[in-house]
Amino acid sequence: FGELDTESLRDRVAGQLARSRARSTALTDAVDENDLVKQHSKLMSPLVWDFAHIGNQEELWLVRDVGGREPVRDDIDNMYDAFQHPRSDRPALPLLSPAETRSYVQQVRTKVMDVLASTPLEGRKLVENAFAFGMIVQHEQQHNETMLATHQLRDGEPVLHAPMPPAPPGPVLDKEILVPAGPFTMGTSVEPWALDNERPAHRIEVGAFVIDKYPVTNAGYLEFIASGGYDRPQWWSEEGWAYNRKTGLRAPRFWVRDGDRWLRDCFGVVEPLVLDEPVVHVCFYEAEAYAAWAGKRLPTEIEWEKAARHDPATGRSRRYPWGDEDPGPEHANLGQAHLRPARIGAYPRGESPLGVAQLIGDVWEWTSSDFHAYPGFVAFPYQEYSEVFFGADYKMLRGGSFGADAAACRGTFRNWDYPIRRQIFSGFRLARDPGPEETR
Ligand code: AVJ
Ligand code: FE
Repeated sequence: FGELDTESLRDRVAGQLARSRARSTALTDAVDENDLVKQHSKLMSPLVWDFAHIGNQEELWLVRDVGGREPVRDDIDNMYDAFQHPRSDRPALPLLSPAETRSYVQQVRTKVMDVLASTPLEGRKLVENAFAFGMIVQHEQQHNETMLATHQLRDGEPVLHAPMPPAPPGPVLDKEILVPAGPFTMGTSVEPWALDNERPAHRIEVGAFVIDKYPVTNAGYLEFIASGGYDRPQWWSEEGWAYNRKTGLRAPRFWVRDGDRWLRDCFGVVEPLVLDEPVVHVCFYEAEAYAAWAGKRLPTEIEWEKAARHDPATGRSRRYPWGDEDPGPEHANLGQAHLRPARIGAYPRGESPLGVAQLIGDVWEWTSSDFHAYPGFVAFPYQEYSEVFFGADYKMLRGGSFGADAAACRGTFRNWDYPIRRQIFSGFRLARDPGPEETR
């Protein structure tokens, strides 16, 4: 928090808490009672579960832990503990009603504002206490993105509205970019709100690689489909092919066949594909198959972060591709400002030093990496945040989507999900090994 004095830090935290709550409120006020309590997909919780879970985590960490206050309600902890109840079972729980949920989260928030006003945010306690608030802001924003994905799964008239993302300001040249071999600093030890899995900063030697300037677009993806990509086992991994056959994959999730063309359901509006928009709602296996068809591969998580953060002029890693400034609307499509990824070329001011574009925002990008701890990892504040997920079950996604908020998205931020998941706002970009003549 370096240069911030205690009062500006408090104001900043208060502002972030208010912003995340405004988003939770908008996402839950947009629909009727029935839509709040029903399960729109087995993959998701009822919206009212997410909202009460947001309040319950806030109560556990800020009211009880940081504040040392009496519980608002200690009879509902188990019901809103994600590890006690898988998503598919949550509708059967005796959940708080929408009205009870709204009143509960508000009671918690009132106490939290009191805790914020009286908690030491200086000296020895600063990092610990400020982090707890930051963690809770990020937690609410992460669930808001999940709730946005629930909205995408909901049937019925559209209820969410947002302006179109900016159009590319000039001609767009889709190309590949060579990232020369050399060390870079991955992860962070100084970013105040970084979660345990982003820590600590460590130097890594990375071989030369080539990465696409932009994510794969709907136009590219249509070519893969037209070439029979979904019917050719040669492009698919063994598990990917098995999943493809079992579920009859034909196209990204939410694409709708209309005669001989594909349309896309975007939050209830069925519309023609925007060809130069990054493809969204594909699973890891589809990304992997597309890459094989294109004669390339997915980047590793290390390559992705080097492309996003490494500054060859100084040898240091930036907080974001464009520099150390927090994201603004000129840099990236974040925070549900728009309900879709932006066309490629829309954010020239968000490019990395080597010219890689739209790494932050638009779509989460699948990488080829499993979820592993960085050397020196220490679980914080609890093992259930990251550590219990380490292993080969999950694939890493990087960069955030149009539905990820800037408070929960950084150059170092790591997301993970099962390789079959496609209801998330996931796309991908391609990489490859350079030929000998390219690195000479
Ligand atoms: C980091 C997005 C995988 O949603 O499961 C929310 C974030 N952790 N509550 C998830 C999270 C606890 C997490 N992801
Ligand atoms: Fe959670």
